[in-house]
Amino acid sequence: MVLYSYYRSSASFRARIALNLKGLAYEYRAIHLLKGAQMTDEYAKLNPAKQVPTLIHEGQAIGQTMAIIDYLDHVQPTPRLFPDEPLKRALITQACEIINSGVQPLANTSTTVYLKDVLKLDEATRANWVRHWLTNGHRMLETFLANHAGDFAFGSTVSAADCFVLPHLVSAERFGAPYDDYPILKRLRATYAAGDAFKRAMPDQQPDFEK
Ligand SMILES: N[C@@H](CCC(=O)N[C@@H](CS)C(=O)NCC(=O)O)C(=O)O
Repeated sequence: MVLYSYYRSSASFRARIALNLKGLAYEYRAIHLLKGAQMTDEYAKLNPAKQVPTLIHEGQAIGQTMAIIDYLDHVQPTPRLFPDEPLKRALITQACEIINSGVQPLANTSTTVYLKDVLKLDEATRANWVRHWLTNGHRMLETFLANHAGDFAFGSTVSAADCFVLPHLVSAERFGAPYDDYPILKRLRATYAAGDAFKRAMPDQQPDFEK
């Protein structure tokens, strides 16, 4: 398997966690988002969204982390990240989508570049924007997971939701959107800090990491 990834990309981080949890080896190919490597025609053929990550397996390219993690679940079913049981599967998908469609697109590079270059918002206003949406994500997750979380987002078993929550929290740390007032998120962060698959997926563990 090959993963096109950027060390600081929270979506790439989700795919790295899933690959590590499943013990799947992969070749890391760095796409430097700030240098626009995602915008080349060659890369757009692999991922028309011009985003990372992209997973390549058996010559096929798969984009979107929901699709990538679902695919990995079929290629290597253990540990199962999207379980079969319908309600559990729906609720885990809901947690993932809170982040995938409800938070991360608002803080994505192309969004903040638009705020800067087209809407001409200054740096402080753009930073407020990102913090606002990340903090809204904390609130949504804390409320939703109150009915479900144990040491992991769903009870005591790892799931796809955990692949999304840690990157969300690490983005919050980077952009200064603290989650001190959210006890469930704090507890989950401690679980992830102790887990090898999560630790190895961290941005500072990637070959393209820059200080
Ligand atoms: N929903 C997509 C999100 C992918 C995404 O937004 N990737 C970001 C990095 S976290 C990206 O490549 N941004 C490049 C850009 O905005 O130009 C997924 O789950 O894969």
